[in-house]
Amino acid sequence: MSSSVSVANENGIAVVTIDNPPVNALSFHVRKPLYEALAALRDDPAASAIVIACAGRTFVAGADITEFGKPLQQPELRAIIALLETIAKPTVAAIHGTALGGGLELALGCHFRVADRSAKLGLPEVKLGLLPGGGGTVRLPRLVGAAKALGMIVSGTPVSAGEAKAAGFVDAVFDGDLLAQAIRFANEMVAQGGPFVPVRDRNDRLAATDLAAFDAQAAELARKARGLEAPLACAEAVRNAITLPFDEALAAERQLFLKLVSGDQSRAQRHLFFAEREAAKLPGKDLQRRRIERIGVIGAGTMGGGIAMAFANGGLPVTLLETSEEALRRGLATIDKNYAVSVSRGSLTDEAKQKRLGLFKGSTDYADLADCDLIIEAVFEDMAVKKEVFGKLDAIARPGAILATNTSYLDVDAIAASTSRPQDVLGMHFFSPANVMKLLEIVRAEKTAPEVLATVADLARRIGKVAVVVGVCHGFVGNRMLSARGAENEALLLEGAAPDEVDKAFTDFGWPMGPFQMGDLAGLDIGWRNRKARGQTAVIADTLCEQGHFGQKTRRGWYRYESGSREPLSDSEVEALIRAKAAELGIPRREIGADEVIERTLYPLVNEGAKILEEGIAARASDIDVVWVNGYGFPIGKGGPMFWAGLEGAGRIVERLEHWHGRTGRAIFEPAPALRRFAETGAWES
Ligand code: T1G
Repeated sequence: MSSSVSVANENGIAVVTIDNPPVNALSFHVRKPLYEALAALRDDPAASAIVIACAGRTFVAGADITEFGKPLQQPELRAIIALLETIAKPTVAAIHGTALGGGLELALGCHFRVADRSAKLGLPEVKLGLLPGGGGTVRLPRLVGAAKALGMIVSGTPVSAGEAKAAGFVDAVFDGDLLAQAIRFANEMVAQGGPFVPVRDRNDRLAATDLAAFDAQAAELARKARGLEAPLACAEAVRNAITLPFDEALAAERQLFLKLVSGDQSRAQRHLFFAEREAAKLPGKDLQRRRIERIGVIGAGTMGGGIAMAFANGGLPVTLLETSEEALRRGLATIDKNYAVSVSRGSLTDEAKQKRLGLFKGSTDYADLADCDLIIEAVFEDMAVKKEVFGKLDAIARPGAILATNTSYLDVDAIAASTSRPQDVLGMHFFSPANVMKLLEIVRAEKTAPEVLATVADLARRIGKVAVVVGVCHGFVGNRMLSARGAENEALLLEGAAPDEVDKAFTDFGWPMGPFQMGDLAGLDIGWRNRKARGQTAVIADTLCEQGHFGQKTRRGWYRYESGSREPLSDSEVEALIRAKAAELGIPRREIGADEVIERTLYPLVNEGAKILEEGIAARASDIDVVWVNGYGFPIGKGGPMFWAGLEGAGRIVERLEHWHGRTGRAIFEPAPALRRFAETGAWES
């Protein structure tokens, strides 16, 4: 027997144990011995039933994603499941941890599934730009019905063992010794006697399907797909389960899978899966982590309150400091309201809300931060204010406490230098709303100690954030590249594009919204304040702000908004303003197509990323992709700006940047050497 699969006989019940750390992925070196073991046990009279279990922290978490794109080695998962369904004796999957993708599909090949109460089960393939390719789109609907299966498969969201039992694809939920209870369950099934019907032959839940309702549900999901192919393929495969005989539906699933797995979108999404995990890895695995048990947050405004919630959501006690009792009360009231909204939406129980609120302690006295292990400030974005705060922290924080700034732009080295402990200082740049957005830029200052970085990277994971370590420069990685992406926005308007034409070029590309809609959402006054602080101007945006048109919050900005609506409506006065400014500046207007919009916004975005790589502000190109997908909504089907540059053709990007550089002379269009090298070699890193 191989080291990845072992077989034991527990008084007549065969127990097949898969052991392939870290997540028991169904790699080839698991599939082959697993197939052989099941084939032998099928006809083994000494085995009256078969239990499939896993060693380690989880049941099979899926096919081995690293094998995709390589020649398939038999036996494939579908052959194992087909073999399972020829076994007449009871087969039981004993599930703990996360039974995901091919792992759940393997379990669906068994007659029965039993699970530890804390287990989660799901088919997340859609998040990799795929669909369940091991029969999940044909078997799951047979147990839970087509509508429930469609929702699970298109969302890719796992469910708890209890939910799975209620839905009909787990037969028993256990506490305590899962294997012992799975063996007992198998014995009970043997005692009950067969025949034991394989899932493929269970059609009762399918027969009741309302196809019209299913199609309406699928159409609504398709509307939200935003150009992604996998959700549509998932819906088609589940529909086939309803309308086609099992084997035809299974064959159709295979064809849909093969098309997706070789496509750019799945390659992009699989790139992001590994990129997120790579970004979180820091040199020096054996670095000592510092103890983090209590968090201090300075500032209870939008950012501070959101950051405080992010830590409380991770179960950490928070001391929230404000300058006055009134400001503190307002901040805590906002936090309470935010949790109340989650409860009303059903995404949080009232009990959990009370538990989280119980983690907060309010104060207006810095001395109350003395017992905190990490203190982060989210005060006004002004260097003098930040330095004053860090001077106070230096005086009261316990030795070894980590001191973090949430600055979006400012020089973290300068902030660190305002303390006697620069080795304990770094940036933690959260994205608003901080309790929702996944991205956390961890800003490594020149003197930040390695174990401080490692401690904060672990802490980020603990609170469910996707962390990327970045270096110090104006705007770090995300905001610096955002400036490059937006540098041409007004020029495009003055030269002839309307705001909604630019935004449509972005949404057609796959962005959730374009830059002008985003500006109206965030508030034009934020950019206005930043520009004034840096002595910069934007002829159109500044005029809108001078008119008090800040976007949605004033119901006028780049667009008009009806009362109570977020729907952007073209504003003839804005278009007249643009024309007037163009005339004032003597800028001739012309038709501007979507391609030009992309070339003058997203190509500079990639180019700035290349410069960031050259300067060492980002450790790897894939880190930049992680920043842009998790912090700014870069379409996942394109893998992030640096991955997309490969899809778009770096040679073309260089050539078009040179064209616009020649035409405008603007630096954002001058191709970075790293981009030229990428165009020549196809690799960002040497
Ligand atoms: N294949 C290969 N490696 C995997 C893997 C997988 N399926 N899942 C995780 N890893 C690696 C990961 O890269 C990391 O490696 C280590 O395991 C720990 O992962 C036919 C086609 C299970 C919830 O999509 O969601 O089945 O960085 O850091 O936070 O229909 O891993 O240590 O070198 O994420 O505790 C479907 C993907 C596959 C599940 C655990 N399954 N994995 O989270 O650890 S496609 C998935 C996860 C499929 C079938 C289809 C998570 C996790 P390293 P980790 P974690």
